[in-house]
Amino acid sequence: MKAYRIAVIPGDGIGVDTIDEAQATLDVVTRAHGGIRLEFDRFPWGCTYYLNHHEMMPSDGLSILSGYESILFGAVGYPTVPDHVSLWGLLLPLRQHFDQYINLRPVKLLDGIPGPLRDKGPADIDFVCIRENTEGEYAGVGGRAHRGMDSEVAIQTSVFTRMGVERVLRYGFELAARRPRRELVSITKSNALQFSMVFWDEVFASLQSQYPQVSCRQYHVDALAARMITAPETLDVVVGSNLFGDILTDLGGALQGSLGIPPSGNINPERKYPSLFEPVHGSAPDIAGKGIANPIAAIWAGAMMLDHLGHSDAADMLMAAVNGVTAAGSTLTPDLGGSATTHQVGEAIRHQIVGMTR
Ligand code: GGG
Repeated sequence: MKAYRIAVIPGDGIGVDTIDEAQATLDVVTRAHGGIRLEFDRFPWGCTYYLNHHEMMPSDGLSILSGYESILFGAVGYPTVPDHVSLWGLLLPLRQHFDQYINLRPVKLLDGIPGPLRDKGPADIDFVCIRENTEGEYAGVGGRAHRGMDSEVAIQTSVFTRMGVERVLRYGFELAARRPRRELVSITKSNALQFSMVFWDEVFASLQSQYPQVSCRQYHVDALAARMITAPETLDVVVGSNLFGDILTDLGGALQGSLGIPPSGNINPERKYPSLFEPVHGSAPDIAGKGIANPIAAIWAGAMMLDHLGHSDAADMLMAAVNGVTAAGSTLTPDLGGSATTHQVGEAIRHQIVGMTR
């Protein structure tokens, strides 16, 4: 029996509703598997915590989390706290401090979900996006001066280091090399961004000779956004900067039928630090606490965590259960046209898992 300590940060809004279902489902799948024990500790950090403590997490929060194997995260942001304060008070410091430089986001249409594209089904929408996760446009470098004056200035600087660009692109090559199609697309915008993205393209070109088995293409981010709609079946592994990856994976969520479906893994590949698994979606304050948020993204994030911990068999069992529920189509939340609650979808997935072990 392998035991892991998992830190759970439900965070804000529907993060709380959906992480409860993810945790309950992980309990059931690990019991069914028989060889894994997850020990969860919950941390009530986020915007409510901020209102009482004037910080999103305690000052020793990072050192507390460093003792855990992985982090299961819900969502961050609520109208009571400015969005840049909440994001920079919790999620972005975790990604940077724990050097989670890979943000892995599968874009896959699940069985039975009617995607928004005419004539495109699960066989056409099945690729992985790798988003650089510690620098680029979200490096947090910049400043404001002359506040309130006509001369006021705001500067937000993108930071692209050779180490940062090379390691995320290399991860893309390695992942593409392990997949049957062995195709890698790099997202650029080097016609307009003549410093950062020309550098990105140069590093991409410099790595290609080391991976002759991987076929490479690059697209400007605007062209790739269009291609995701017109020809998603031509995409296998896609790698891009922090901002490009953030934007395109929301589009990816739409391709999957709902932003309530895609998960993401914020990964430190060297395993020097804990990795963090979360739904791509945010806190959705408009539906928070109503019990109707789709729990699939959070549950899928749990499957990514099991995979990262080395238990792909348990992750596969969990995803087979999710696919079983979406294929049946009778227990879906309102974002997918159903009328089931968050808890009912979680229960249906857990029921599938139990059914597999009978
Ligand atoms: N569960 C993801 C979440 O809370 N997202 C809020 C958000 O705005 N994230 C920005 C980002 O992923 O960089």
